[in-house]
Amino acid sequence: MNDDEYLIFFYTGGDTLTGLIRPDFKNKTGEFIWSDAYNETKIIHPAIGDFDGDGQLEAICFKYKDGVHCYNTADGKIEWKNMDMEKPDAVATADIDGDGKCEVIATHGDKIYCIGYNVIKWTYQMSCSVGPPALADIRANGLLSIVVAGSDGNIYAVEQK
Ligand SMILES: [Ca+2]
Ligand SMILES: [Ca+2]
Repeated sequence: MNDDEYLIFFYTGGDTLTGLIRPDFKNKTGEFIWSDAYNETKIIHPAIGDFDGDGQLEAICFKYKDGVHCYNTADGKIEWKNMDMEKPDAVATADIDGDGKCEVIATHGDKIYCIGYNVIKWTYQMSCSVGPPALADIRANGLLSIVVAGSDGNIYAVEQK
């Protein structure tokens, strides 16, 4: 594999920047393919997946001044922005409902919610605050469970119907 076959999507906290670089490992350098939103975001991981089922990866990134950005990872084009999505504390990405398109599973306080391509698909109210979501088929039934640690000391598993 050649060095130039690697592309790295990045998203930094603190002095922040979102973008894509093509690293040149041999010469210990690299080039920006695109970058956006200098010093605008807070630290939360982006959700990367194919959210509209077109075979191309998007990056859904949170907490910009103008809301959520959905980037086409290849060229940095913003496919949509949304001011109405809550600001999650943590996210995980998977095709949770088996429709061939990824969703973002996000937690915020005592809520779990599921974000599709520019839409909140559902929200689930928990009885206490929960931490970052983990996704796994813990019941071995072919369905992913959303596993979260609650502030009450319990571990919860939530499954999409
Ligand atoms: Ca896509
Ligand atoms: Ca899906």
